[in-house]
Amino acid sequence: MSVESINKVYLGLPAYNEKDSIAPLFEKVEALTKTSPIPVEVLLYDDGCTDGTKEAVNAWQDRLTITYLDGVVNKGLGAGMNALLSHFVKAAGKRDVLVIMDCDDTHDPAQIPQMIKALDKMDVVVASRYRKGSFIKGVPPLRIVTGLGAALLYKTIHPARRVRDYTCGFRMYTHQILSKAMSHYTSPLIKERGFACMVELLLKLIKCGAKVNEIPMRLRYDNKRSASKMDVSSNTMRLLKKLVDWRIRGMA
Ligand SMILES: Nc1nc2c(ncn2[C@@H]2O[C@H](COP(=O)(O)OP(=O)(O)OP(=O)(O)O)[C@@H](O)[C@H]2O)c(=O)[nH]1
Ligand SMILES: [Mg+2]
Repeated sequence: MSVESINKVYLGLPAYNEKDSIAPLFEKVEALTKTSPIPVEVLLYDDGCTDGTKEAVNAWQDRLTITYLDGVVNKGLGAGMNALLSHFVKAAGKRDVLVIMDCDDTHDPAQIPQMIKALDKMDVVVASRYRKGSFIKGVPPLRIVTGLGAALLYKTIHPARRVRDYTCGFRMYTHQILSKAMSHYTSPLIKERGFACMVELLLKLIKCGAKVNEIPMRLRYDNKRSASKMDVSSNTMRLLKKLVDWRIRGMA
């Protein structure tokens, strides 16, 4: 997709009890809307939040354009991703793009203009922890090492051109590639609940012909206010099992 042809950026945020991250994250989104020539609409998916995330978001309704998708009960990240992708494919046009990022204020909306540039003639842009120039602050060293080992394994089992970061949730997608994948696979597009859903989505898009580019990511894990809600070890085990399954049986 060419940069000049982008009409609007939808910013998809899957949120599970992120009340304290809303204000600092939305301040960064507001700063982006003031400098970006392309309009930005926030699409927030509430995955059964019980901590007042909704009220924190509503306080921003007159400062940002926000669509609030209420999932009512907690169904996990996969369901949130499906809801965001489906809403975007239905509501947006061919010249719109979807950026999805964590809602815990660890990803930086200021990277979106750089992602737009990297989208030229591509279908997906990944903010990658494994590109020269990436900046990572606050991630425990053990998690960096296991993440790197896992990334090498994903690359070996499912080699994909220009992809080094298979699990990072901070990505940009064109409308065209998401619509194509949604009509190609049985609904819902994503079947996985935990963070395996990010790999599942990427591999399915690549199967549909997606050209993927990466930019170096700024990861501010030190900004995280709430404790991690991901059970990293059980999610990693599940993901490794799925990777082998997908390799042997293909993706349903
Ligand atoms: N963990 C978790 N996150 C969810 C869920 N539903 C939506 N999310 C959101 O998905 C995004 C990713 O979750 P995180 O907990 O940040 O997961 P992560 O970045 O892989 O790992 P940590 O940052 O270490 O927790 C966040 O914006 C969450 O609010 C859910 O059921 N569980
Ligand atoms: Mg996170």
